[in-house]
Amino acid sequence: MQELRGKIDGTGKKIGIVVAQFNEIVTKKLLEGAENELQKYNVKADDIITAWVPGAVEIPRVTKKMSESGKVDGIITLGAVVRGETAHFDYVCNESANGIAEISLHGDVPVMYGVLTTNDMDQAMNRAGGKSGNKGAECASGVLEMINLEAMI
Ligand code: INI
Repeated sequence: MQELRGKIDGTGKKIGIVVAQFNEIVTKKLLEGAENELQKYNVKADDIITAWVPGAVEIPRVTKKMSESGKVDGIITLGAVVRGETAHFDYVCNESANGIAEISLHGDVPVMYGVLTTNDMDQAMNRAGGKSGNKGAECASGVLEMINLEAMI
């Protein structure tokens, strides 16, 4: 039997981050969490490329471009869609999630989904370094695990 599990080790890895400016008070904390975690696992600051996009809807297009660029080994997407703030909550969530999922499946490098979809700001802040952890940090260890796992297959 063979059991494969990717190491959480970023030595020599280049990571792309696509982050939404909308609800930046939340997304900058997700970004901070991701950057700190990547560096904790030996990714060099110079090897983290961050692209800011206007909102969650714009994440897939830039993620696709990054995925095809050959410049990164994996990508983290970060955003915050908050129900209280939009009548288009479902539209924004679906557009963003479906686009990211498509690139994750068909693109060249692993893509992590770090777009929070919450009912209110409190829930979003809780998941951006508050009492429910930091989704950005989770995505950071996850992308390293995926990169190293895929290298074994
Ligand atoms: N974008 C977000 O990232 N989060 C939101 O909560 C949000 N709301 O509330 O509407 C949001 N809308 C903007 C959207 O992502 C696009 O930037 C915009 O529609 C232009 O294409």
